[in-house]
Amino acid sequence: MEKLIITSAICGAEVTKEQNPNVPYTVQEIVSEAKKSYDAGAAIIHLHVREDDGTPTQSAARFKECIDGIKAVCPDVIIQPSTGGATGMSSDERLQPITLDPEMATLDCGTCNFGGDEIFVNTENMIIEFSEKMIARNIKPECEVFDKSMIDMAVRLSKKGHIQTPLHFNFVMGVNGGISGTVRDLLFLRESIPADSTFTVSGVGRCQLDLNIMAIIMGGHVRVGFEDNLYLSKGNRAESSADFVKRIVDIAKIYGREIATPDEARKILGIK
Ligand code: KMH
Ligand code: ZN
Repeated sequence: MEKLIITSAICGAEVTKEQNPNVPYTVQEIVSEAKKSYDAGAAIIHLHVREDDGTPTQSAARFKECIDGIKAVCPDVIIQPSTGGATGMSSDERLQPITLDPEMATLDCGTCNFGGDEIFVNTENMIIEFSEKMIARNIKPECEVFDKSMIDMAVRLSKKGHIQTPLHFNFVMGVNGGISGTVRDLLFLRESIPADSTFTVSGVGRCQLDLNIMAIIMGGHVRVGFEDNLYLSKGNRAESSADFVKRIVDIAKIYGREIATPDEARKILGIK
């Protein structure tokens, strides 16, 4: 099996310090969290940024500060800014970080409910616009799929040349409004992607660990971190996203999966 790529989603847009005081907001906190995850074995940092008070922002200037800070302490790590941002943001707002020419960025492949009254909007034309802008800048997209239909959308658009191939998917499972975080549904998603694709598995909340372990067994890759989960176990808040990374490194060892360095991850994902 290929080496295991671990992505650490250190911040997210929705989780707060009220839920876990270790969620990073400031540039310094974000840089420190990225470094801890990198030291623990993460090859990719999935990056959202915040104002100092925790408000999610897609400001290019704020992303630049964080990216420069992360690169100063872990120069080879792959930084994958979010183009999803937070629900309610406009396309132009969300697209700001790609102007910094990161190696990777997320490409959200469909609209879904996102809990309560929130709707995460990604129309077909938005997906095409986001993807074509990434192609123009040679940015490798990670296709975020919250449901099976979003795989079908990504495949259809890739056949029309709108999305770069081979496709790399992130199955984001267990969102309130997306596909459930069950092993049955993970198998369904895995069976639904083209044979030459790669995939990462993110489980939101309690389903995270089971799905991560399944991904390790199935030859997929793994995303962990505060964006998806604040607890290592019931009632036990993580001190850092790196805690989840460390746990995955230990589990991967048991299953004989070696951990990919950032450069090995670039090769696996076809990032030039
Ligand atoms: N915060 C969610 C609404 C992404 O990073 O591309 C969207 C999200 C997906 O987190
Ligand atoms: Zn995200």
